[in-house]
Amino acid sequence: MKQRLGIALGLALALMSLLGGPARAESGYDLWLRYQPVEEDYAAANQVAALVTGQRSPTLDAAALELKRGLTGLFGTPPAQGSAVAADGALVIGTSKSMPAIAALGLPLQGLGDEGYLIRSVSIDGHKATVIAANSDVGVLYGAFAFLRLIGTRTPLANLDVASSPKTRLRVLDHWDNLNGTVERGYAGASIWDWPALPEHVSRRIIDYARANASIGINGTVVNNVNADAAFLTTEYIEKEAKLADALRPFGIRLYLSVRWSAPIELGGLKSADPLDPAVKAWWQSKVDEIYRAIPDFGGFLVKANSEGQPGPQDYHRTHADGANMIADVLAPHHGVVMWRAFVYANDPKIDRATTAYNEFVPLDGKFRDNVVLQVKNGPLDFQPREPFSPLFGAMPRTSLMMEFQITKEYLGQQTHLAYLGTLYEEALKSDTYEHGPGSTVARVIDGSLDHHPVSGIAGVANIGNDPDWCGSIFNQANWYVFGRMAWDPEISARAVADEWVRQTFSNNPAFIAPVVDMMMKSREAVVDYMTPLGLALIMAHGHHMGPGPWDTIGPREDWKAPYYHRADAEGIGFDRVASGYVAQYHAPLKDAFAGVATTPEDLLLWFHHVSWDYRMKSGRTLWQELVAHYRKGVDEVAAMQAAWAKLGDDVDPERYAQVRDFLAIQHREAIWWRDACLAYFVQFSRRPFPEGYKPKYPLSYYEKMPYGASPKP
Ligand code: GCV
Repeated sequence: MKQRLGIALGLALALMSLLGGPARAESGYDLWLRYQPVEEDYAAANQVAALVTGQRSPTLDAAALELKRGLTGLFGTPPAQGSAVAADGALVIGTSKSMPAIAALGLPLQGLGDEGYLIRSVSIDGHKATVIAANSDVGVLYGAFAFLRLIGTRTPLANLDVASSPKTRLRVLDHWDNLNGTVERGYAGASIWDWPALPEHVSRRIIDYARANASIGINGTVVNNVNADAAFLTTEYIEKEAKLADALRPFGIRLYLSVRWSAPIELGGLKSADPLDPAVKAWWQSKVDEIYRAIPDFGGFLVKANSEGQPGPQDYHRTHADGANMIADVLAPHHGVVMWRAFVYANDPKIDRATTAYNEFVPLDGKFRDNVVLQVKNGPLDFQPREPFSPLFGAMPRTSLMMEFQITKEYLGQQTHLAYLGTLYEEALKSDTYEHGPGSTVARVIDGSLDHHPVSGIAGVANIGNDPDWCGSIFNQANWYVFGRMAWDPEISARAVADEWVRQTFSNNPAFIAPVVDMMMKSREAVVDYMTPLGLALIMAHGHHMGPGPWDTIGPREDWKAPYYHRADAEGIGFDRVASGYVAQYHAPLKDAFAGVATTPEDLLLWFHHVSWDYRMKSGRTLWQELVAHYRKGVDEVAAMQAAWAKLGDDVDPERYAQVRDFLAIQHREAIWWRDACLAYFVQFSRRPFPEGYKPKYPLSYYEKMPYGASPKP
C-alpha cells in the first residue's frame, strides 16, 4: 500500500515538475529539523492542540516559533496559540517567571541548572497538558527542541517526565574559517560567514545555523580559524562580529574568536608580544574591553600558540601558562574564558611526536588560571581514524581540560566517505584513564566531575559550509548532530544518537532504521580497516590527506613523512612507543598492558609496537595476513553498505537517495585504492605472499604517481 502511494506521489511530483509546478527538491538543507508529517495512528494518539506562552523574550519567541513550525509540519495543522489553558492537549512553555501557570505547578526545577529543562505531563485547571519548563529562557528553547525530537522519534506524549541538563559547560563549534571565505579542512563549500555583507546583513542561513545548533545544545561558536588572522580583532571586524553575536544570542550561542598571538605587534604596532611585557597586556586589555563593549556576552579566546609555525609565548621564552594567564586575566572581569590548545609538537625526529604535548603541558599542571581550559585533541597525533586517547586526559588533575574532536573528516574520506563519528567519539569518551582508579573515564575528565573543575567542555572542528546540505553530504550531517548530543551528554550512546538522527532525517520505518543505523555503526571501523588498520596512523597523502601515501616523504619535517609513523622494514611494521617513552605516560594498568605486544589491544598494536611480519595474531593469522585481511574487510564493508542502501530507496526522496548511492560508489572505489596502494607498498617490506585470490591491481609505481584528486580506474 505504502509503495503504491509512493508511486502515485512520485508520478504526481514528476508531473508537477514537468508542468513547472512547485515540486521541492530535498537538498538536505533542513538537516534533522525536517518536521515531516507523522503517521495517522501516532497523530491520533498524540495531538498537541494549543501552544500556551507567557511573557516574551527573543529566546522564548524562538522557542514558540520553532514549536509552531515543528508541530505544524509534524501534525499538519498549526496549534492554536494562547496565554491560558482552556482545553485538554495544551503545551505550556516558560520559566516560573515568564509563565504563572508553571510557577503554580511547583515543579522541581532547582536541579536543572541554568540550561536544563523539564518536560512533564500535568493537569492545569482540570485539563491535561504538557509543560516545558526551565530556569532560563534558553532552557525552555532546549526543551522545545527536545519535545520536537520526542515527536520526531515517535515517543508517546502521554505521561512524559523528562529532565535533562548538559553535563558540560562549553559546547563549542570551532570553525577553521578564514577571512577570505575559505575553510581550512572544509569539504562543504565556502564559509557560512559572509564578512563582506556584515554588519549590515545577516543571512537566513545564519539563523538556521543557530537553530540547528540550539536543537542539539551547542552554546558557542569560534568563528575563525585557529591559524588566525589578526584582522579578526580590528574594530571593523568587531563590528561585524557583534552583528553575528546579536543574531546568535536568542539561540543561546556565544561568539568566541581565535586570536593570533602576535596581534599586538601586527595591529598595535608594539615591538613584542611577550606576555609579561606590561605594554602587551595593556594592548590586550584595551582590545578585550572594546570587544565586550560591542559584544557583552562574548565567550572568550581560542589560542593555537607555538604550534605548526604559529607565534606564541615561547617566542619570548615564556611558557604556555604565562601566555594563557595573561589573556585570562584580562578576560576574567568579563567572565570570558581562554581555550588554550595543547596541539604542539617539536620537529625532532628523535622525539616521538605523540609524547610532546604531555611533556610540555604536564609540568604546567596547576599553573593555569581558573578561566583557562586546555583544549586537547582526542588522540595525541591528529584526528586519525583510530588513535588511543591522549594521555593528557587524566594527567593534569589541577587543570580544566576540554575535548577537541574533529567533525570535518580531514582524515576519514573528507566529503564523500560515509563515516559516522559517533563511534569514534564514544570510544574516546568511554576510555578509562585510571587517574583515580577504574571509572576515571575521559568523559569524566572533560565534564569536570573527576577533579571538580568548574569549566568543562567539548569543542568540535565544524564540518559546515555553504553547500546546500551544509556538510557536503547528508551523512556528514549526522556527525554535527552526534557531536552536539555527546557534548550535552558525553555518556549517551552512539547507537541511540544514530537511531534518533535517522528517524528525524529520513524515516521512522523500522525496516529502514535498522539497516541504516547498522551501516552507520560499522562505517568508521570500515574506514579504519581500509585506511589505517591495526593502529597504523598518518599514512595519508601529504598535505591534503586525501588518499593513501604510505610512501610519502615530501615536506620539510621528519614528522610530516609517512615512514616516520609506520616504520615498515624487513623485520616488521609499527612504532615502538615503549622505547619512545609514550607508553609510560599512561596510568597503570594501561601502561602495563600497552607495554607488552600480547597484552596490547590488536586494534592498536602497530601504534604501540614494531611487530614482526610473522607474529601470530589472535585469529591464528600472521601479522602480514591479518593486515591484508583488514584491508580487504574494509572494502567488503563498503560493498555491504552499498548493497544495504540499494534496498532502501522507498523511504528516501530521490535527491538524497541518489547522493548517498553515488557517494558510496566513490567510497568503494577509493577504499579499493587505499587497500591496493597500501598493500602494494607494504609488500615490498614484508616480502610475504598475498593470500589466495587477492593481489593489488596495479604496481606500486602506479599508485605513487597518482595526482591529487584522481583515484584508480575501477
Ligand atoms: C588548523 C592538522 C591540520 C591543520 C590544522 C592543525 C591544527 O595539522 O592538518 O590543518 O590547522 O591540525 O589542529 O591546528
